[in-house]
Amino acid sequence: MTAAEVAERLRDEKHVLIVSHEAPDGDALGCLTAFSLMCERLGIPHVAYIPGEAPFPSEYRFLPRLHDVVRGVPPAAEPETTVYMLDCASMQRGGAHLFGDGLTVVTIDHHQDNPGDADLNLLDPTAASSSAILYDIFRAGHFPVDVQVAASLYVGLVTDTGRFQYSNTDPRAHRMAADLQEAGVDVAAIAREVYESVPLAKVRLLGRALAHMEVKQDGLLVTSWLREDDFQAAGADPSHSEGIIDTLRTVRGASLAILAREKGKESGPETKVSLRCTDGSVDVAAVAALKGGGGHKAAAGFTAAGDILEVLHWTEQQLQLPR
Ligand SMILES: [Mn+2]
Repeated sequence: MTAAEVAERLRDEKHVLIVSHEAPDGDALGCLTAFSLMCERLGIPHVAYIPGEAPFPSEYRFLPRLHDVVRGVPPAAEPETTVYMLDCASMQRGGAHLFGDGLTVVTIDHHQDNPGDADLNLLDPTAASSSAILYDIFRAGHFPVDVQVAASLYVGLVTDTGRFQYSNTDPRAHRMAADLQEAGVDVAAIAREVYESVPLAKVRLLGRALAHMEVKQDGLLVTSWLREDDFQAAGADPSHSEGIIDTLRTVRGASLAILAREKGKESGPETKVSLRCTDGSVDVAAVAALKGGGGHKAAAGFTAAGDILEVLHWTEQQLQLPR
């Protein structure tokens, strides 16, 4: 679908279910709230849903309408509901199997590995954030991008571009940021909320991750890990580990980073792995895919059964660089 076609469809919707992925990041929550606000502006009855029960990262607490987001058991869909899945790399990741049959699902996403398995798909892997695609849709429909909508879109853009520092930061991203600022977004206020309101537990957890840091492969690879007792000692929850890997990869000379986190599970130990590659030498999404994960070439992740150090070792072996 084109942005104009999505705008056209949205205008005529009777009921909308807005969905993003479990453990949402800034783009997921920015998209969800921007889309909710826009449905409100357009008078479209809507419900927002995010799978899982874990609290949202506290740095996004200031976003509007987050308290209205349904968690856990998905809401019963009215007849003629269209599901809009935002920033979800696959139907599975958005929990599409939970919503029952017969609903039309529209995917709006920028993940390069999105298989486009929804009924209707607007996929743009060149977009810096999924919120950038929403902005295209809103403009195509001549919908009102007021300061609240603009602020939500901006949160998706600024977080997915790493504050306009990652290689996905293109002129289009800067032009969008300029437009949103002209719509009234206070970029300094958002920076304070998102980057300078860090819970103490999160900083303490970072300290534990730095204490476990190892540098390997002649300095090209930086690894670390966090066990459940690290989270407990820091008073942290799983969402507090978001962003730690971005500190690991700042070490001079490092082009690859791995962070392994223990996830307690009654059926046995599980490890959640995040991967980053800063110089294009390895497609980390391809490595993640070996264990059923996904993401982007430069940033990906997966969850695997097994002890944290075993899974970390396996991952390191997949990332052996030619010397
Ligand atoms: Mn995104």
